[in-house]
Amino acid sequence: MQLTCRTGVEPTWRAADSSRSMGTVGMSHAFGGSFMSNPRPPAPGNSAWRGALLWPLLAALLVGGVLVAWLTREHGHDAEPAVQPTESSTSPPAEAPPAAAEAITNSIGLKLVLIPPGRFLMGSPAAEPERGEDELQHEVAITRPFRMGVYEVTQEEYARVMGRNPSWFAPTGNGRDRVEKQDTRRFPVEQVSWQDAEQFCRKLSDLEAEKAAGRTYRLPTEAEWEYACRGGATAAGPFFFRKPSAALSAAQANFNGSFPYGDAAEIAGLGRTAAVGSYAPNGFGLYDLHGNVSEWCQDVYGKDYYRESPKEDPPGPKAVAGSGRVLRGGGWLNFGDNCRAADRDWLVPRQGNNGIGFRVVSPMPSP
Ligand SMILES: [Ca+2]
Ligand SMILES: [Ca+2]
Repeated sequence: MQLTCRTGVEPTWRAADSSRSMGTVGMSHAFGGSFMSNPRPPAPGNSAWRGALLWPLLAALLVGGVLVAWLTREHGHDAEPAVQPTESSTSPPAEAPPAAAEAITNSIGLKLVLIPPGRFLMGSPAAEPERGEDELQHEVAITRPFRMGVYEVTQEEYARVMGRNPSWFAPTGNGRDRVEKQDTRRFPVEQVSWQDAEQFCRKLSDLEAEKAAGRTYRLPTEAEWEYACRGGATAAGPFFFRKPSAALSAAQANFNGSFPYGDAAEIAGLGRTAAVGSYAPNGFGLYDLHGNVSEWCQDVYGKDYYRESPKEDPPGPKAVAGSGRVLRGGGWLNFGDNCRAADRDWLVPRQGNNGIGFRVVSPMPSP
């Protein structure tokens, strides 16, 4: 079912961002800085009496005052939070990504970060629990830098480009009860088919402001997605935040936390999508790779593709009638094992559901 309501919302990025940082999820990553006031030392009292005996006392008071000022200042420094917000109060500073300086915001307010070229091990090692047969581990090189959406495409961004918001978890969607009193503009768009996602990329590329900036958009290849998901980590592993993780609980990502991965604690999930960026980012500064919504990739799905794929920039198999398209990363309804970096899933390109969204990439122009 496709709803065709415009959201008709004005851009209020900052307001939406600050509400995000105050969200009920990911609070363990939230910035918990406290502010100490720096009390000034009391000013020495005035006196008209000029008795010579008072001068040493006044001098002592002055020295004491300076000493108190110095001590309280030092104390104040000690009490300052160890980590300062680097960019804005919206990003969890403890997880400040190294690539933050390379981020840009495009004409619809969509933020992208530069992903450098590199090599990585795509797929999973044979010993990784719950792995699929289609995850044969092999080395892949991404030879060109590209920009990638820091977040999944949001409802607001989607509506701005497409003129409608098909999302289930929206005031106009069937899941409105589950997001009552929530501002869903920064929630990921869902109920989008692969065809919808492709059309979004085309329409975004056709915007005058984007053309003027020389930017085009497309879905990531499956290899680009997994490379980006691993956040520059060279070691294999199922999950990647600032550091690799062998386990996943609902404190780390938005998924069905009743079925965590590894030795992680069982924590109930939200049972819905959440504002993008509510959980910790990975080493490239990307958010929600392991949850929230599964993400469409450009590629046709090929179960045995890894056996024959080129080592450099694999584009995916050729499409034939009935080909599925690749989905990556788990969503709010998935179990932990479906959220692994190497996990692969697919769906026919004309279908979508309320657990499926996407993020975009923008190739860097050739030098
Ligand atoms: Ca996701
Ligand atoms: Ca799978």
